[in-house]
Amino acid sequence: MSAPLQETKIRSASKEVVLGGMHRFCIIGERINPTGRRIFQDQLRAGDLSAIERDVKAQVEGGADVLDVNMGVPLTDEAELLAKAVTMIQSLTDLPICIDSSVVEALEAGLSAYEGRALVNSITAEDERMEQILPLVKKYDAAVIALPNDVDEIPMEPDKRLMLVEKIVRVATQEYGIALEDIVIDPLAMPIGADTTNGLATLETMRRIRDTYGLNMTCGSSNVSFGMPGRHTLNGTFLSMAMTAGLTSAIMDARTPEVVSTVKATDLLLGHDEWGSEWIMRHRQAQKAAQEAAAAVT
Ligand code: THG
Repeated sequence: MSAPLQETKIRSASKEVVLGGMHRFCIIGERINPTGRRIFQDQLRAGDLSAIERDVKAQVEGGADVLDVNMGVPLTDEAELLAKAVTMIQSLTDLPICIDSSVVEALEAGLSAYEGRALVNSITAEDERMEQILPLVKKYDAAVIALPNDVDEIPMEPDKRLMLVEKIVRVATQEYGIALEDIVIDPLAMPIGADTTNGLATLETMRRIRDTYGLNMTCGSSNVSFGMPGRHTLNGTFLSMAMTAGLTSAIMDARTPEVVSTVKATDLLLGHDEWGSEWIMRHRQAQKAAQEAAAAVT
């Protein structure tokens, strides 16, 4: 017998998104993040948040259901910046936010500025991280992404990852009173270019997490194709396979239509898109955009 599938509910002030069960796959738009983007970092450091507006618009138009927001800029007050960004983004869109930081104070500032029920990104199985962050998750009635890695290693073996998931679930539910449905596991998709057995190990880990706990899962899907050519094809194919193994959301770039279409096709084929309404709506939107583009040239 497999465990019942959990449903994770997150909200903005006016919109609810449900992960898991028979719901559509949740696309968490990843670009509101200055990591590796020098110009964006300089702007944020100077207090100029205008580039965020463009990234939000692009992710929303591409089909994001939730926005991941990370304001990790070296030599800034990340807490203040993240709180400002959260408030600003909530004035631009009604999509719920996934608050992404490795700094505990920044997570707290983001949570206190947020209106709704946030997704916190992330904790690990390390005692210290759990002690620092789980009380905030409880206090602000949020859901949380948890990574099955320890102080000393990111284990690749599914058995070891399952043991860390077991620890996270036990501590979060029993010591902090967090509901099972509010724990979202990131099983850590590793680059296929580093080791071509990584894909299989990740898929097995996902299947076992779903069957044992019914937990929702997410992952940074572009990690899989790191260092390889043809990244979009790899990312889309990985997501489609992972969805059959229990992945219910991904932190990904919603600006990539071929990957978004593959996710939507997989939703339809898995019975997660009732009447095919999402699939048909996207098809009509694309047709309309093509007609408008053709009319503009003639
Ligand atoms: N799991 C969880 N959270 C995560 C990740 C994960 N948060 C951060 C990250 N991984 C996902 N977010 C991003 C955000 C931006 C970019 C990539 C992932 C990005 N990449 C540039 C690109 O692809 O062109 C390159 C930037 C660079 O490295 O130079 O902008 O896995 N829970």
